[in-house]
Amino acid sequence: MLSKIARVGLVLAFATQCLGQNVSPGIPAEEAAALSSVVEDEPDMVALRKGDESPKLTLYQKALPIPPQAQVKYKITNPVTGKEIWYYELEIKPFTQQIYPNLKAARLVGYNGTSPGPTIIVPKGQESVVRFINNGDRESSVHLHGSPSRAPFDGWAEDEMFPGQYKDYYYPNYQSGRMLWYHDHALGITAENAHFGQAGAYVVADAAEDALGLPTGYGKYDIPLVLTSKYYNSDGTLRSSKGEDQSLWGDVIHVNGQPWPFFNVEPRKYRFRILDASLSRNFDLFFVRSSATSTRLPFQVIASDAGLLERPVQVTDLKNAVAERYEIVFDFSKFAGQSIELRNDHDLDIMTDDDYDNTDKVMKFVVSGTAVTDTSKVPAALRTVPYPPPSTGVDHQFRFHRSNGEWQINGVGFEDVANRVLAKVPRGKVEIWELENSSGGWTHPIHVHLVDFKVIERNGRGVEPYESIGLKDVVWLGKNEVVKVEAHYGPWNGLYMFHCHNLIHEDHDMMAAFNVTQLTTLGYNETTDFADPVDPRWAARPFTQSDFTSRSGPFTAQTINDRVQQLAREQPYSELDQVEQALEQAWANGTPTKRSVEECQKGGPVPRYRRFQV
Ligand SMILES: [Cu+2]
Repeated sequence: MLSKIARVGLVLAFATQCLGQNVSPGIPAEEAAALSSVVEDEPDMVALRKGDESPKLTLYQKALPIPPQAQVKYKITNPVTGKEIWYYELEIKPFTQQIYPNLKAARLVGYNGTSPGPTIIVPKGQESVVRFINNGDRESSVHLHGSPSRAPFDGWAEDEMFPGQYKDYYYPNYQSGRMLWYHDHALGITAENAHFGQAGAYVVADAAEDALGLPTGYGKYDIPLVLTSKYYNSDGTLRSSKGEDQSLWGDVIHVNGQPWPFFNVEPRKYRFRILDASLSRNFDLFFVRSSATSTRLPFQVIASDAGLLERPVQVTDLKNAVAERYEIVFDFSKFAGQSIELRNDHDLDIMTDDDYDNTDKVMKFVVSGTAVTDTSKVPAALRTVPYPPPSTGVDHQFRFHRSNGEWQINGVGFEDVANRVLAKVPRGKVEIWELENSSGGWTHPIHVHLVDFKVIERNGRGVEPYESIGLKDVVWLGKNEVVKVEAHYGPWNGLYMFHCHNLIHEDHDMMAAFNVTQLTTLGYNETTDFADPVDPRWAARPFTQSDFTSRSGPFTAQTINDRVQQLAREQPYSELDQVEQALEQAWANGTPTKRSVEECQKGGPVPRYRRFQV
């Protein structure tokens, strides 16, 4: 172990190096001060090529599982809009999965006892309430990643639901078509919960997208590919992530929960919705023929985190970091009777992930020899992307760094409650944030809740073509990368998280918050209705197993109906159009200022039935 004196010496030596580090002009003074005092640990991690740690598995032995589609349990009328709200229930519970034929089954804990959890598919504009029931081992909090949910439904890390509790999450789904995903976000144990199964896909289907003629049919020609990377113990059980405080790379690559699966396909076009749900591993994906593995095959990227790109981008590899979603179309028509492999490259200029014997392989596609008619197509134009209005300068600069063994943002971790709100953005403002990884020893995929952002600049390799013509909610900071992103901070006010999505980093403690504050000039008495992510009105509630199994107490159709209608009467989403108009008006009238706490309190108690006076 390094002696304390030697450590101090190292820190001092490095501190000298840090002085004069890039601090963007125009950022708040306290932010500049915090940035200049950040002292980073010296990078001591390099990507390694290692022999496998898990027991051996033969590749491409089992078929790709398709996560089941979640079924709507009740359709409940929204008493304000008259429209339906789709109500789902997902139970967090243990189950087993036989990964190794001759070893023990792995015990997992996932949504409805599957991993990935059931895929929720809702049409654009269809509100939903998902009741999560915790019959697992530990506390959970559920984040619908990519959804502009109100703060109490956003999976704030401290808004926990303990075993024996349930919570109703209300989602707006007004966005354009895209693949979101729901996953655990509980304080300090997000990695372990996600690792053991708490993640699933959530698709907003969009008629505008359907009209394009892309390959369709969930599980048929429109296929989710949820990637994860894990280690197994010698007895076949899943190795815990507990105790890991740097990264859990994993040596077994899974797709939809199955290690290195195969998938039988027809010689035609398929749409694949790729999500990297690993704890730490990032991918650089490419396709080859099994018979010619040195030649990469072209494919088209059609969508990213926030849905369709402006137009398809043809590539021969795709960098997909943790939590990023990319949708691609691969055309198997030229490969009838052959097999195609999806592989993973390791770009040493960008990545620091450790490699193992088979982490360069992902899955195999077995292409049928029988010709088929394929009427699907990939149009040259996909959509007009709703970019935020252009802005200039840098509003905030956030350095993602390691200091004294802690993963932090500008010297702060999430447990530093007094200092963790790093930005107070006036509601509806467009801001440019500079996100920085000044280390060559690690990389960080950064996720900002609530907003879709445009990646406008990256040093070094630049903005990838498939990043620049769509909107994102995660951006990957590779080695020594600085990225600028631009977002419109609305439509809601409230406290939201932003963090590294390497879940080991996130838990230890590379996460902070931003507060979208109210405006003085908006002219309505909206106090704190949905701004507080731990508002007790929407917190998890206890239940008894007998009520759950016999559908009594909070589980009768009537009580569920009443509860969902109670949520809807508070109108978390139904006044979206008015809100957006009011925000636009306020900003057009000049520079709105934040509303003070005193002013917010003048209006008296929080009204139970909020009304905007626009
Ligand atoms: Cu990180």
